[in-house]
Amino acid sequence: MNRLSATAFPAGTAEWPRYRPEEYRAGIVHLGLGNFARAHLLAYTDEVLATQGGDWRAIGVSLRGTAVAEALNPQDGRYTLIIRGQQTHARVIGALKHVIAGTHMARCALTAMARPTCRIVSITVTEKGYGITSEGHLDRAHAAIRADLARPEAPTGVIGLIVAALAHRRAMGVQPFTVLSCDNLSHNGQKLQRAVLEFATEAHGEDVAGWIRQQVRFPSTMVDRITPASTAETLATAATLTGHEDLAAVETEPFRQWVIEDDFSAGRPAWELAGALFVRDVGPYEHMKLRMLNGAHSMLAYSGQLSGKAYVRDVMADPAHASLVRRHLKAAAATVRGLAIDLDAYATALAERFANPSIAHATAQIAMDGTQKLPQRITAPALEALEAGTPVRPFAFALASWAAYLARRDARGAPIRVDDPRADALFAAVSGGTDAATLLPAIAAACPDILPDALRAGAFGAMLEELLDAILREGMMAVLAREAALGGE
Ligand code: CS2
Repeated sequence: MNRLSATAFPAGTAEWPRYRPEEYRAGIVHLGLGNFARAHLLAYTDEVLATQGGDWRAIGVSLRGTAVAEALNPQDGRYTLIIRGQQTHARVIGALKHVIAGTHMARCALTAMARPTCRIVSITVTEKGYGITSEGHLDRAHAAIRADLARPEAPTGVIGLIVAALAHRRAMGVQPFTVLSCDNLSHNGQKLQRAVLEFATEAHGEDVAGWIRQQVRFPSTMVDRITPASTAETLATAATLTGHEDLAAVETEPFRQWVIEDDFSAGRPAWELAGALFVRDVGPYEHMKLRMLNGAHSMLAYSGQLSGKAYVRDVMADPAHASLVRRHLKAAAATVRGLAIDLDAYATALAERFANPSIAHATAQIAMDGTQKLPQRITAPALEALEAGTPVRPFAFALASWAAYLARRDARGAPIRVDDPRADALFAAVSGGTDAATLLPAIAAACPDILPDALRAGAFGAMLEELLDAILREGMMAVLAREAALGGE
């Protein structure tokens, strides 16, 4: 079977580009080319190019590793996007030009970002990729930030690259690009702007920082599309649907959403043609999505892992567990303000998306990097719900599930190291004991941004302790049944 490429002859039932991708130049440099960017930003961009063309193809940059570049470059950037709903269909995406990775990554990325034709630098590197604290400041303990502050002229991380490229453009008299964060952080644009300014001040001085403050736009975005990791089956399906071998295929759900602050300094693709929503303030949309979709996801990932459910759809197939998902969605919705959206209908749609039988979204994947996710997904709405007097038990249950997940033991009774940038601190925190009274203070000391004093005290603190002890002593299955019996969906 021939490999997918720009010259591959259209075959299979897949939809092939209805335009000639190679006629358009790149206007976007995208940092972090995981499955999500391929299922989201590049899919939107591909549709705009098919509708009206434009110099808006993307050059991808892999900050770590070369696997994605090795899969995509021999394919001229082409890949299959498999959309799994009631039916499965596929689309060959032409919006990606090529991928930069490997030894010369930084030099090549800076060259691409310095070109005047680059008008947007977009980013999907997950929460931990930036080097921003949960309060929205530069995280000097982050490995890439530390390295890049020491050698700002040879950056390796997101913020270092952006600042070096902007400083270069300023020196050359080239207008800046817009910086577009597309990760699940609240106020992602604003936080990135602040961290970039802190870095620029320290590494390049007030002149460069002042120019960035005045000239560079950092619109915030809310992004949404459930995109599991690709498997051998993904690649096999792509081969069937396109008639070509594709080592970079991605699968995703039919639903997608993108809400963007319309604040670009050097133009943008007409993403609204593909359904993106441009608004003045994305904050309420971010709250809705982070607290409802992602908050429920984190809760079901930890409680799912502890009750033997490998995939999100398995959680939804357990009536008790599914009712706790709906309970969580309701409590999270009560903390979302300022949107003329029917949140009950949004919650119902989320539960249906989670239940999609053709999407194998691993609870282990969502359980990763909890310290980076829980502050905006669980802690912030829990604090607001406490203040407002709306239901808080679902948040206590989510936090207790996370703590119990951290406290898992292997066959010899030793704690299991989790996949998280703060894994060492978490491992140390859960090593000292096996009951809530010992575990919670230790976890809170390691992660005060997840368990602040306000969630350790009073009725909430007591509920958290009671739930964690119950999970540890009786097991998650028993607690799921009891919690579900309380109602509250
Ligand atoms: C998930 C998200 O892995 C996770 O933490 O909650 O990746 C989620 O699938 C996306 O945000 C959906 O848009």
